[in-house]
Amino acid sequence: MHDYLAIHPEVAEALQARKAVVALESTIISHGMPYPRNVETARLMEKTIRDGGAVPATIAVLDGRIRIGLTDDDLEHLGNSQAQGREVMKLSRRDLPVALATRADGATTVAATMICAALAEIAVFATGGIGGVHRGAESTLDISADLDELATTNVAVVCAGAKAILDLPKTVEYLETRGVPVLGYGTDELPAFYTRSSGIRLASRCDSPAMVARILRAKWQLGLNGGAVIANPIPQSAALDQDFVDDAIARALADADAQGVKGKDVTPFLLSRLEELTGGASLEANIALVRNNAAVAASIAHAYAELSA
Ligand code: PSU
Ligand code: MN
Repeated sequence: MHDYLAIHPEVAEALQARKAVVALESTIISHGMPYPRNVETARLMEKTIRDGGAVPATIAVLDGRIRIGLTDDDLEHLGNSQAQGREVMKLSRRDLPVALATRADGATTVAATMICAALAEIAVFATGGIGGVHRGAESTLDISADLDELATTNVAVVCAGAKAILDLPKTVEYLETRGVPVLGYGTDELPAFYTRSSGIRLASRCDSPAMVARILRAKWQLGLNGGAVIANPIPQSAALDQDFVDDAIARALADADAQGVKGKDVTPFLLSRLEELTGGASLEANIALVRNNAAVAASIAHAYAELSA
């Protein structure tokens, strides 16, 4: 392809044979969960995708190249950086060229993972939650670059909606404005990450991988560029209590405000503060939902590969 892209042989072979491949992000490993659960979870996601008959392609920037498909050692390297006092950059669209040119280690967010997946022609990507419009965006203008990426780059993102640390109604409005389909997977409502419902009704619902695949094909064959959000609720058995989560979120947001946390540090700060405030319950819920998203993404990747065959 080109000098910046290094595709793992297993992934390259699967793509060549038009088999199902699922992209995975790495910011969730480096900035979204504590070591060593982050590395265990990254491996669990890869295994879940394999068990679903697809090939996982975790994406990061290492040694000046975009790596599509990582080794177990790479996952460890990204996951234990904080414990070792090394810096791994959090890379969104803005940061990708800087990390490549300076040969910095970097983990890709949803936005950057979509860019890299599209370069490798991977159509389906699984993660936990997308970034969105932050609460207070009226004054801070803090809107995740994930949303504009979803408007432009042709990759379907399977997630559990977005966390209520964000302004969910504004996030949905923004996605509507930018023409991004948000498909409730087995639900009529936007899931709110730790809980199955947000009270926000979605325009579209899908009940099978085949239907998602047909919608993706229709969109892209029409030349309607951009991604789609496949909003897959957390399994009922792993969902947290709504009031418990709301309370922890309110406290985490107040702490971020009091400490003057800004820019790309906001999301990682809130995630780790939530884990402390919930006594680790948010981490367990997060692991359960990413695993569920990986399984659904594998089935969608299959259905899409079959349609394109
Ligand atoms: N939301 C989560 N977990 C995460 C993230 C978001 O529940 O780990 C990460 C993803 O990598 C996402 C990024 O793309 O945070 C968004 O950061 P920002 O709001 O700075 O764009
Ligand atoms: Mn931001």
